[in-house]
Parts: sequence; C-alpha cells; structure tokens
Amino acid sequence: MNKNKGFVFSEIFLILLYVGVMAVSLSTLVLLLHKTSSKNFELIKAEQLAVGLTEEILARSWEEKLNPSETLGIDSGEIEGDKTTFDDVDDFNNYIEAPPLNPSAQPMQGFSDFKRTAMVSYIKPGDEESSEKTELKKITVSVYKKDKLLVVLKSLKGRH
Ligand SMILES: [Ca+2]
Ligand SMILES: [Ca+2]
Repeated sequence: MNKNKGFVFSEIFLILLYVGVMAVSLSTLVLLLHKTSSKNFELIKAEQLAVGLTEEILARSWEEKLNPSETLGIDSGEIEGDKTTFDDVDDFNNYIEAPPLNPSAQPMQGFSDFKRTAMVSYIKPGDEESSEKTELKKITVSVYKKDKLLVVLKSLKGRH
C-alpha cells in the first residue's frame, strides 16, 4: 500500500515537473511569436508607407508642365517640404516626411515614430545614374522607424 502511494506521489511530481517545463517553453514560444509578429507588423506598416508615397509621386506628371527645368527639384511657386504644392515627379527629390503625412499633408495616425524620404534621379538604361537629363526617372522611397531603415522601394517613371 505504502509502496503504491510512493509511486503515485513520484508520478504526480513528475507530471507537475513536466507541466512546469511545458509552461516555461510555451511562454517562451508565445513571447517569440509576439516579437516576430510585432516586427512583421512594423515591416508591413513601413511597406504601406513606402507604397503610399511612391503612388503619390508617380501620380504627378513627368516634369514641370509650363516651364520644364533642367534640374531636379521644386519649381517656382512651390514650397519646399509642402507636397500639396508639388505637381511633377522630381519635386519630391530630397523630400523628407517625419512623421508621415497623408496626401493632404496631415499627420497619419499611428505612424508617429516613422519617417519617409524620397530621392529622384535621372537614369540611363541599365540602372546607371545620370547627371544629365534622360527619358527615365528613378524614384527611391525609404522608410525608417526611429532612424532605423526598414524599407527601400525603387520605381521608375518614363516620359511617355
Ligand atoms: Ca513642379
Ligand atoms: Ca520639378
């Protein structure tokens, strides 16, 4: 009888020990999953921001319509840093948004730690940067969170 009781106790002890080990590994697993998903969520947000700004830029015209300029950047009557005044793709050259702004230039909710930048350059066929005017512009949008680079999105816009 005593022998049986002893066996049951040691069995219960082993089960408790096993459950304890399982609980620790499960909590570690849950923590890891949480870390992974919050990191993925951050990346998804950064990708959304990159795509959003790229779409805004690509929706603009190839170049300044009334008085096309040889140089990339804003044109007369446009205000540096105020994208609502931009009408062509290269007005976004050296553009910085911190925090990100919606197309009406209002801060976007839930993105206060993020920053996005845009660069515009002429390129030659073969992705070679060109200091002279070509028929192709490369738009590079970068998204940062707390100054850590998360996403770089490159796109092209041709004259026609
Ligand atoms: Ca312009
Ligand atoms: Ca321009």
